Amino acid sequence: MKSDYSISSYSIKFFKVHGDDRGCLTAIEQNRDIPFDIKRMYYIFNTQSKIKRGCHAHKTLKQCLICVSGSCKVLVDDGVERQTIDLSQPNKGLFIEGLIWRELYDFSADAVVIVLASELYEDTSYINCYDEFRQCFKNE
Ligand code: T46
Repeated sequence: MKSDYSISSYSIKFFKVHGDDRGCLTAIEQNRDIPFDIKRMYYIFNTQSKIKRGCHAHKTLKQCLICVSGSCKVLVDDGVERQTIDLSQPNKGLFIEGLIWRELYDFSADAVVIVLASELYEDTSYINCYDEFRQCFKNE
């Protein structure tokens, strides 16, 4: 299966935790811990447990999702397979690059998800329709 768009992939990375008797600290640096320039950061919080967020794909955007408090689940779909990723550790990053459908759900009441993104916000970068997402893989 080939796509018109960039390589689609997702992966997990655990960031280093500096812990001592005061608590813990994790540092994240662009082009060291994150393989892209970070142009944008946003965070998701106060999401009800029954709510789904995301439910779209991007053509070329690179993102890293970190649930720094609480927990949530992320369904990732690369057009071939679907996988569910649990985010519940503040040093666990889910990298999503290219044409990946994603859905965030099962948020705990205290969930805070920080997202580091390679591009500024652009609403035209969104594919909001699952059928349109699937169509992107039809052109070989
Ligand atoms: C993604 C998942 C994980 C902005 O003004 N700037 C921004 O950078 C973003 C991300 C959103 N917005 C506005 C647009 C909407 O009016 O915030 C509102 C909610 O955004 P959205 O419905 O896109 O939020 P989610 O949680 O469904 O999706 C977001 C990201 O948009 C998306 O790229 O991968 O989080």
